[in-house]
Amino acid sequence: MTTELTSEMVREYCRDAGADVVGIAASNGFDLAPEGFKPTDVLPECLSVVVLGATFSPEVFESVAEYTACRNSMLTKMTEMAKVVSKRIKANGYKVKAISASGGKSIDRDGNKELFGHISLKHAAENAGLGVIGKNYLLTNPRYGNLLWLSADLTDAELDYDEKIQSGMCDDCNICVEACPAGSLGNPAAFGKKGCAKYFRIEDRKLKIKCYLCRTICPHGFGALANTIQ
Ligand code: B12
Repeated sequence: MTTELTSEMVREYCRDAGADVVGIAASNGFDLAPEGFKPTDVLPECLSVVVLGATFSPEVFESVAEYTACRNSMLTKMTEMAKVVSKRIKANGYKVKAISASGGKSIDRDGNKELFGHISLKHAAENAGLGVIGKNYLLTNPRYGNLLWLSADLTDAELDYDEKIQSGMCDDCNICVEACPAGSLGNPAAFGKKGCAKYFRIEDRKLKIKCYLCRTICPHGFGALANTIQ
């Protein structure tokens, strides 16, 4: 049996699960996503994309070990949150699919296995009004800057959608583009994935994320985007 599910109920489920921010996007706003990465490719009946974000302390940027540990635990936490919310949506009689925070499918490209998410969580968050994607290719939220990790739930419930934020956040600023040691930024249509991935190293059998400059160098990185919203 299906009981009516409102956006407010879904937002409450997300907050109960631990989300600091919640946004809801319509599934039909993903035309520009490549084939295979649209919400309806993952859940054909999908009407709504519920995006969850949670923040962390910028103190972890002081050391590679702390940042990597934070990233690992936050990704696990975000995926768990999406699963908890999916159970509650399902209990109301709707179809739902939780989207993992850390990817999920690997695709063979030129003989190399590449990790992909089921959908782009940054684009989902942007569509859901949670912020804008800057030249650093990160979702930047008015309150938390780029200090958010993301996950999502896709559902066939029709909900009220949030408006996209319009912002001139980057304007002529190129600080991140110039600073990126991998030269991965600068072309929004082609993020330099390989160069960036070289900073994800396994040392002493442990993952170490050796660079997060795109997060720390952005003038809006830790918030204060609010005054650029048009
Ligand atoms: C694989 C992966 C990586 C890879 C490749 C990243 C990449 N940008 O391609 C590597 C290991 C290099 C990486 C690095 C980092 N990552 Co990463 N990564 C992912 C992961 C798991 C999957 C990305 C993916 O496959 N997306 C799907 C593909 C199709 O999307 P895409 O390539 O971005 O899309 C392009 C087109 O397909 C199109 N597109 C695709 N979908 C859509 C939809 C719409 C509506 C539109 C208009 C266009 C469009 O636009 C893009 C440009 O052409 C995501 C989690 C997720 N599911 O999103 C985290 C994620 C993107 N990473 C994240 C982070 C934080 C990082 C790092 C900062 C980590 C670090 N070093 O500290 C770096 C920096 C990356 C940067 N500046 O962009 C966060 C971003 C959070 C935020 N606030 O923005 C995410 C969302 C993880 C999370 N759960 O929070 N990452």
